[in-house]
Amino acid sequence: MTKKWDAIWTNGTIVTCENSYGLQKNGCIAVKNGKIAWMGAMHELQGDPKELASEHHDLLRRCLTPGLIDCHTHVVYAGNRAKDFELRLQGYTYEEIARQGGGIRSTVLATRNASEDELYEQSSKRIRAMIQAGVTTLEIKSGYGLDWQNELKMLRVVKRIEEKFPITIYKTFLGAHAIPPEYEGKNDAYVDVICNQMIPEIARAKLADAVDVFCEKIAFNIAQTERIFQTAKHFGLAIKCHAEQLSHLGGALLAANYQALSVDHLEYVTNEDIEKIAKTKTVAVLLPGAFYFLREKKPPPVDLLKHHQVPIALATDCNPGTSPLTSILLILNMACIQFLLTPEEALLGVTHNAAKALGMDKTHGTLAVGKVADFAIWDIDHPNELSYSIGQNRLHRLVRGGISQEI
Ligand code: DI6
Ligand code: FE
Repeated sequence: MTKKWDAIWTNGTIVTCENSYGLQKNGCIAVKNGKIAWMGAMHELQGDPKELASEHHDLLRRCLTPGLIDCHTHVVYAGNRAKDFELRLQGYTYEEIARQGGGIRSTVLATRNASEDELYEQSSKRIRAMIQAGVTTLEIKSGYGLDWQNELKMLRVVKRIEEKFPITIYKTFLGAHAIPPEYEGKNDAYVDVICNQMIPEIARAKLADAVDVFCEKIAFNIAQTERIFQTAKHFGLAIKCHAEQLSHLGGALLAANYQALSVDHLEYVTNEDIEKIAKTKTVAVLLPGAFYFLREKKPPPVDLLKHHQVPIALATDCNPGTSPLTSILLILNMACIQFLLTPEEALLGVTHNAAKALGMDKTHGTLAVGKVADFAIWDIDHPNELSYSIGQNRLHRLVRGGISQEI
């Protein structure tokens, strides 16, 4: 006889992550065709779980959260920047190292020189670590190729990752990450290439979901950023922006005015910007790993963001230069300690609000009937332990589309 559900998890603490933890103790969650079909308390379950579902999993009081979402990463790259790290500890700033040809450009060279297989091998080690920290949805940016052939190579690697790993990937084209060496001093000519050749082709071949720009003194100015946004919008791609990380250029407000999904970093965003951003649907993505690694002194104005009810998401920003880390769990702790988020706000930042930052909140990021059945199951009593502990990983199991995964 066909059973009502494909699988059911019983006897656990269900953490819905809608607008708060949304704890349901002694809870159950049932799945049909990869979606959540029913949620409730043990006593509401009408019958024996083994009769109701083809698969029964006893959570033994563990916590079950939505699968975590890392909504801002540059995880596909070759090589590393340990040398830059040493230079910085000798007193050079990130900007100085970038100007001297280190920084992003050295990763561009390494990525261009790597074969597609090498790039895949190096990146997939990091992807595995991300999944092992509870991630089921991941945003990946291009932006270390900076020419058509190498940006395409990065995007092919992203596609391979999508096919090989149990993970949902959101792809962002970040051709506007840095000025490639061959366009030194011809920044506008490179922006022409991005707008006239790259973005139209990316859109036509559906190679990415969104376009991002690094709007910063060492990268793209406001006028260039706006041209790229206009082009992205024209071709129906979503918009994201690295803004106000090292200085205030106005990229965050500009992006919000172009209905950006998110504006990311925001250390130097102003009160006036936030008041206006709050009137849009744009999410603030905070990246405590980069703040930590660059030893920044000015945290983003979290109180103002909260006061104006701008949704706050968190991400690893996994990249070789400013945030060489893969653990979204470490980010939870860093957001609490450095930015004074509560553990609850931090968890919402890697679930519901991270889904909003990818325009995926109708299907992902919370536990509710009809949503995709991506879960992380943790050997913990309360979800605050996720933010509290450092370097401990209590992930018991991941479930993707209703299917329990080996991790
Ligand atoms: N902002 C960042 O923090 C990273 N990219 C960006 O636009 C840095 C990337 C790198 O240094 O390789
Ligand atoms: Fe970034």
